[in-house]
Amino acid sequence: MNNFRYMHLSIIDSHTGGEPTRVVIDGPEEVTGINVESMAQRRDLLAGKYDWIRKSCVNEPRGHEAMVGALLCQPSDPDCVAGVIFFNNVGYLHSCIHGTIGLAVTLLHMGKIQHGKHRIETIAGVVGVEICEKGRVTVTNVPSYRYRKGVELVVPGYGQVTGDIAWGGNWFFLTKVSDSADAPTVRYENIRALTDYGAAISQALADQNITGDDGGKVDHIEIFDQPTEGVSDSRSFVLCPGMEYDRSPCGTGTSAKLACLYADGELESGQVWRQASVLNTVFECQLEPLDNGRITPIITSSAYVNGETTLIIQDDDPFRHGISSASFSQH
Ligand code: PYC
Repeated sequence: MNNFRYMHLSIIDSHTGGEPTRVVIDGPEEVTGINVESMAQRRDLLAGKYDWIRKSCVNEPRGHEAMVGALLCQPSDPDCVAGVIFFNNVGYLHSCIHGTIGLAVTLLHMGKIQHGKHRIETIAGVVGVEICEKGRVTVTNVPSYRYRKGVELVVPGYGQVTGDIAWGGNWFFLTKVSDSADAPTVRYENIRALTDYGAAISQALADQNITGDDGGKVDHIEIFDQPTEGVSDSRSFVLCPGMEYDRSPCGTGTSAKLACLYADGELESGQVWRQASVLNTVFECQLEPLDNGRITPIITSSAYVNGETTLIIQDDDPFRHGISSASFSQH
């Protein structure tokens, strides 16, 4: 007879432009319940006592390195339908727009919300979602802005790379392929080379102590290239903090891009910008200018629910908390 103890986590999976979102719908009440004041406090509780939830959900063998997890919470703001904490293979995200689009179709699938407009609370602030037919969702993101233009970075192995630093709900370094002599072009066949290039930029930013205006780590790298004809206005490769690339065009990254375009006078209110990912999936975007030079990004995409299951985390399973370097320190 088997005496092992089990933990269960109920999850619903979706993808937005190819990028997965795994929503945990029955997290611990201590983190998800009504008695927590802010999303940041929920994140700290999750990261402290319950980090195993993140690791079990997104790491192999239950997940994979590119998976973004989302813990569904009660909102702390009564005007919101839900609160959410996003996480990945290495930690917690301030926000995630492909994940918010995934969460919106997940809440619809669960019957918790209907088509129409809703508000969702993230650590970065409240975002608006409008759910239309066929899984089409429009997100109104938090105010976004460019912090620094034309930062010159020395990247070992690649020489000088120029880029901007901007906030779109996470911190981004945005560079064009044309801003470096040795950058790989943004094509599916170049994903490995683009990952190496992005990782080298990320390391150089850390080594040269280049941060956001709040001291936050610039932990997402965006490499922009020519558009694919008839598909988009621009195609990009986005490297996330866990060194996995975003299969979608990255909503917080696209928000940062819109802020830079606006600051350069290249995009105005009402103009549509179509941002493609390295997989050529597209986010359709617009912006609304704010009084202080910042913008409100508005991003539309489709998401698809593609799984609903219970994860079992068995006490004696050596990989109950996923495969990571920590798994091997015990073996
Ligand atoms: O869509 O904002 C986004 C995102 C962040 C990290 C992965 N996707």
